[in-house]
Amino acid sequence: MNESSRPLVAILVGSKSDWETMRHADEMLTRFGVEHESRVLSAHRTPMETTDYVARAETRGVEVFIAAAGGAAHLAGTVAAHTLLPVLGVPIESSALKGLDALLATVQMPGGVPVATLAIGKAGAVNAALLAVSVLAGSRPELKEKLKAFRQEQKEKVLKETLP
Ligand code: RP5
Repeated sequence: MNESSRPLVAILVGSKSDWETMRHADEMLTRFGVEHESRVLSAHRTPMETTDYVARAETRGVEVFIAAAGGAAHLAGTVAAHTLLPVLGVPIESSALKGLDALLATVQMPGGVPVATLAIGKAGAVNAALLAVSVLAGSRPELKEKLKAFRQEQKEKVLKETLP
């Protein structure tokens, strides 16, 4: 897993098995040149280490958390309980319930402690990274320009598409 000395974004996954999905968030942040780090930390397997990490993250420069887990996914909520920074939750697709379990567990935070929940799986991983970039772009004009260029690329790609 990538480690950065001054990460702006922390990607947390509940298990190494989540990485096949969350590598897409890692790749998108790298594409935008955003310093980030990725860690395996589980709300139920490493509860103390998870809260310790979150407590220290802000002093290390982290501004946004991305937290991904599957099943009874409580990682994002646990992270949110320990920070005032924005927490973006990505539900991981499980074999049993196709991610609906993780989606509901992540999105249904009771009012008061928010988790911004993205789509299940790869789309959620990609969009979590893009949303993290949007948050950071609020005070970084160079990132805002990169986001504009990224949207323009998508627009041009769609307009070039032809149908049989
Ligand atoms: C969750 O349980 C993890 O986030 C993962 O999605 C799921 C299964 O974990 P493993 O049994 O593959 O480690 O905590």
